[in-house]
Amino acid sequence: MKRIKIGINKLISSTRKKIKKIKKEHLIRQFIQDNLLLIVFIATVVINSTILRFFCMKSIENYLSIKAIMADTVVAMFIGSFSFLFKPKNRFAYLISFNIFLTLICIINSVYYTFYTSFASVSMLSLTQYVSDVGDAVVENVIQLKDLIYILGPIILTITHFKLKKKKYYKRIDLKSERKRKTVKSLGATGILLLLFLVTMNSLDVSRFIKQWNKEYIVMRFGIYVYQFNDAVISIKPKINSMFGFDKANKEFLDYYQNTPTNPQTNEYTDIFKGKNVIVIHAESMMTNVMDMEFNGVKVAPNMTRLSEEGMYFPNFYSQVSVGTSSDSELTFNTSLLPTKSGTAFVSYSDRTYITTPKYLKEQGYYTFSMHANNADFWNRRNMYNSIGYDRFYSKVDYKVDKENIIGLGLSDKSFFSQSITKLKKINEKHDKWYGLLIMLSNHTPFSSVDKYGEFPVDIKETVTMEDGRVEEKVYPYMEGTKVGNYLKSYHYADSALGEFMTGLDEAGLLDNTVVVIYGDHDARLPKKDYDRLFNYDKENDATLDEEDVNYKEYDSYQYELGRKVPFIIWTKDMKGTKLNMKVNNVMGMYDVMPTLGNMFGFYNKYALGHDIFNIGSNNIVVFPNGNWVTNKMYYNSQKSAYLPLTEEEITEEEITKNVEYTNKLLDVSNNIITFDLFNPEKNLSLEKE
Ligand code: GP9
Ligand code: MN
Repeated sequence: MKRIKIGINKLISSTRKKIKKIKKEHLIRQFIQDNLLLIVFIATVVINSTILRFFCMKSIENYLSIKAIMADTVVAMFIGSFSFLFKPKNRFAYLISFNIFLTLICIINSVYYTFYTSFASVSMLSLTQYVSDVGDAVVENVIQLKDLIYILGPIILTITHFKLKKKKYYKRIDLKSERKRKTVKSLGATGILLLLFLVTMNSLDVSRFIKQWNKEYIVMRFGIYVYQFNDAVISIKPKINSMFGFDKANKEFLDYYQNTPTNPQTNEYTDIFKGKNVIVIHAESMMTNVMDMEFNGVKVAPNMTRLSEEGMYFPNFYSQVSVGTSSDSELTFNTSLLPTKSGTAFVSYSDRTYITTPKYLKEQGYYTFSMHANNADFWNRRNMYNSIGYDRFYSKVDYKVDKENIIGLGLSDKSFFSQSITKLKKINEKHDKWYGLLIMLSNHTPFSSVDKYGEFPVDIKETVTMEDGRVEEKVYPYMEGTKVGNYLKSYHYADSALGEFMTGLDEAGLLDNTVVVIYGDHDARLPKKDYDRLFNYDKENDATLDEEDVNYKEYDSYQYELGRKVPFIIWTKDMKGTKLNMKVNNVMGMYDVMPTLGNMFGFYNKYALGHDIFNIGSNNIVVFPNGNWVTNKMYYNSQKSAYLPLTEEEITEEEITKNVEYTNKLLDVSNNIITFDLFNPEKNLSLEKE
């Protein structure tokens, strides 16, 4: 009897459990059915952000970062919660609008990342007019299928909507009070998740979130949406900041210069070029690592190589550009300041006071000018050049631009140079001493005017003697038909234009009393993987060597960063074979140019952030706008807080900390100088009079 009782009890309890389970399942199913649109909305928003991280940040802990997924979910739930305030039939319109908006954020960042290896900034909006000029270049070079995958999000949401419509989902009566209750409940759930997220944050997360300079880190920890929102706030802030934070910025500025030795130091190069004319060549997208590479016995850039061998050459030179690319190089070259943290100096801060090389030379009686056969408004040069102190800007309107003379963005370098010689002759006749910047243009991404670059095969041709004595020519395609291959052809063209220019200058007698300074303005901005084939070609299989192969030359993110070196050459006609004809191997940055040239031309800028390379020597450090830095000993990646040793020398924690602090200080001081106009004596009364 007892046994039967126990049996019945068991049966009852198991049936109860089953009913409970069914009820639970039913409730869950019911919940999903009731909120399907919102659930799909949240899922697509979170998945899109995860896909973006997957494409940009490769490592699993980055793209499957729990923190980022939580943050994305909080954003999606927060937005989604308010959908309950709408009548059911209007909810889709609300959700799809936000879904499309958030999808666009993903697409823009996906494209932008491929191009700049960084995430997009709202402060770039003021640059869109320039971007549209290079728009074709961007589209052709960068938009890939992977950038469009995000569209699946809104598509799935729309399909869900139509399915629900068919099931008469929207016909259900939904009382106002019920809608409010649902909104509050949903916001409550969002709040709990937000709280959980905040608990996981550490002090580094908070500090980086506030500063926003380490974009990769923020996207990894906070997801793309929070990043973009924070970026929007931070981009607007400078406008407001420059009205309010002056005292703090000025204090940091004064502290920095009080603790930094600012006395001119002489060395054996002091005044060596005083009074000589100067031609500065802004060599668009020329990189160091492929400059003397040979294809079928012909160098990529034979003229650049020759000039580097005849002059003073700095093979470990880096440009320090941010989103302002060409314009940032011009800024740093002429001011020894670094690019601004948001926006660009040329576009957002062209009305500030700058201490510049042209201004110093003007004090010595020089006539100063810039020549660039592009639209004068590009990078806002027309305005910014007044602040840099050029007497004259020879822009597109001063050149004859024919259809047949156009390559890529505008007038071909060959035509630009030959027309410039005529102008230089006139300038030379009229002025005693002059300083001119000539900005090249043809070697600009996307390097697609291949038919105009002239013959430069980037394949491998080999003659093979067969067993029967016949001689056969074998051709391996190597870089033909690749983006890097096209870049090399374009580089070769630009180099040959430069060669013709040098010959033309010499024939016109313009090299006799002139110092030629050449800098590459930034790297070619081609994706990392494209270089893999260049350095790891397996000709037998016409493929890229496997990473396991003994001959595989690692081209990881460090190699990529180090590979962004650009050539820097100081050359005069009579330098070859003298003691000035030398290679300076210490790392050097664009911000070291002004102090180095200043010493040679007889001026000194105590506010320069860089150093005379002949004084600082092997102790130099090159600071990059993203917080990375490089010394002779190591390359430091601030995003990853990791480094690559470049020598066998021991590296200490202290020196890393010291350099990280120095980098942050320099970026802050430079940014303060520009945003708060600290070089303007009318605004900054504490500025020491020279
Ligand atoms: C445009 C040229 C190129 O005038 O200087 O600018 P970039 O796209 O290299 O910044
Ligand atoms: Mn450029």
